[in-house]
Amino acid sequence: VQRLLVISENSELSLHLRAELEKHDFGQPLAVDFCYTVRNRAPQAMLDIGAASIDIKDPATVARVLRDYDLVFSLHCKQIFPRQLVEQVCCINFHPGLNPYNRGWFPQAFSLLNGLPIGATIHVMDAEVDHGGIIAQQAVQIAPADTSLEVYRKVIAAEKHLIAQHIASIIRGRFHTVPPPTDGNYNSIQDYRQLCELDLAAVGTLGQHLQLLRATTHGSFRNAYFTAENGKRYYVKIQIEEDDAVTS
Ligand code: 0FX
Repeated sequence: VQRLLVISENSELSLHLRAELEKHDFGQPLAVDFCYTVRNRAPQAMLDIGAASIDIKDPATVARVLRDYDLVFSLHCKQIFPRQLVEQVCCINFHPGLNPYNRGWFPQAFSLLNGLPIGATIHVMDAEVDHGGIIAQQAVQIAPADTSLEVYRKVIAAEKHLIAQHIASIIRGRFHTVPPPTDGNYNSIQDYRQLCELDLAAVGTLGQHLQLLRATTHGSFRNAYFTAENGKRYYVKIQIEEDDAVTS
């Protein structure tokens, strides 16, 4: 590979990838370009690392990418790659979920709710979202006090580890893929938005309600809310702390 295009909205992972690439000698010069998508409304951090804007849905852009690059990475990218692109050049997705479980949006939030495995996956892309042959993956464990944020940070740590381990063999084209055992399940952004609309009349165990609030608590993001009789939205977050006393 000589020309690599990385499409990412995530500057932390882009910088990590760049640093890992610099650790290797690939024999021939490797030209790497970084882009963020037109759907990114806060691209400053990507601009700061020299990334340019791209609309990967635009047919003329697809034609240019096919002409100019041998390999394309989706490193947390907001646009779904068109079929024409993934079928004509090797595209690899770095995904913050453990395929095929909870493919799509915010996998850790859904794993907190439905108990399906969570982690990070590197896979070859096909026309379906988070779906192609798996190159590498690593699971992470959910602790009883974890909210979406804590699980997400574990997933990012696993993803960085996978990048460090596998980037050289990916660039050299020396990797194997394993098909996912099943199609698993997929969650859309609408599915997540629905979770965030708290139904104050919902009936369930307290454990289920806690799970829903852990799934929608992610640092300062305003996710879950209820609408009061005055018509206003009230955002809800949960805080859980593990007892730090030593237990026998
Ligand atoms: O890098 P990333 O994990 O997300 C990026 C793209 O933005 C996203 O559209 C794409 N599906 C993904 C593969 O790559 O960063 P993020 O800040 O968009 O999301 C990180 C986590 O933050 C997410 O897992 C849950 C949480 N979050 C994010 C948003 C935007 C929330 O809890 N609420 C939100 O409104």
